[in-house]
Amino acid sequence: MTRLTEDAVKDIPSKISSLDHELEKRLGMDMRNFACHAMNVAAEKINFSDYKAAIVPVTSGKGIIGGFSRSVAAAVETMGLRSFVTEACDVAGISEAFSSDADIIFMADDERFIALNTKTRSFSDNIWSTAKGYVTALRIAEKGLEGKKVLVIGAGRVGTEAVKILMKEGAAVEVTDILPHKAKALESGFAGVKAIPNVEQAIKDNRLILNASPGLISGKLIREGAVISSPGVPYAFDDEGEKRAKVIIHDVLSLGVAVMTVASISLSLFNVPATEVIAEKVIP
Ligand code: PYL
Repeated sequence: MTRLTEDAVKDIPSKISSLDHELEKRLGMDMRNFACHAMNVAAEKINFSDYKAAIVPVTSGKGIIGGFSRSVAAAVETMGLRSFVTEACDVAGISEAFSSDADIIFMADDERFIALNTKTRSFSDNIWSTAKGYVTALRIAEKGLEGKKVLVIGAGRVGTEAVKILMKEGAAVEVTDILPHKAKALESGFAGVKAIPNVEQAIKDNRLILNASPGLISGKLIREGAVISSPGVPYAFDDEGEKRAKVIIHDVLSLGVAVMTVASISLSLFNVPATEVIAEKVIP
């Protein structure tokens, strides 16, 4: 997973409402309604302001990303929850969150980013939530994916979850990666998935694209009218690509956080190993 930079997140708090309007313009739903749609939960069934979210900065590994916690807090507030970034980091921050009676605790180290629901003891995971969010965005933009060919670029953790979710949506999934063996592994792991070794050819041959790779994509490869959903960080497309595509849905963090938020509110406990992703069954 590409590690975000301070530069990539620093403007999110000040831009969050325009990001929300941008999403509404492109997909006809604001972040809160989009996330509920993605999680198949009726938005009116959740009283978002009843929930208090704590975001705990975590210093492990490569350490804190300046602005990351504030950006998560801004996205969560846009969903209508109350939120605060704990003064303390790490374990002290978690205890501060608990003593402030937080309902949901967001915390991210270099490997995992989760939203832990302190009341239901369930948690949601950013990798799965990001994949779910961007597949949902592609489905809305394309008005349905059933039986349609979709190319996933990048066989990393988000791309792998996106392949699984797209299969469940009945799409005909192709996957490509600059490391062909990673795409091949998904082809052998999931019946019906097709690995395409030549990345450039794969992009040229596909109108529906979910880009979960950190690489830049030359606009010359993009088909006229392509519908692209792109969680990949950094942003992959040049002017030519933006001209040719019908729509490119991308944001750095908030769309995945929005889905995580609804998932952590609407999930009950699953006894799954931490490496599994959850949120296939939702409590109505
Ligand atoms: C969750 C993001 C989405 C893309 N890459 C993931 C990433 O950058 N993970 C690392 C997050 C580290 C946060 C740091 C802090 O500021 O608390 N531990």
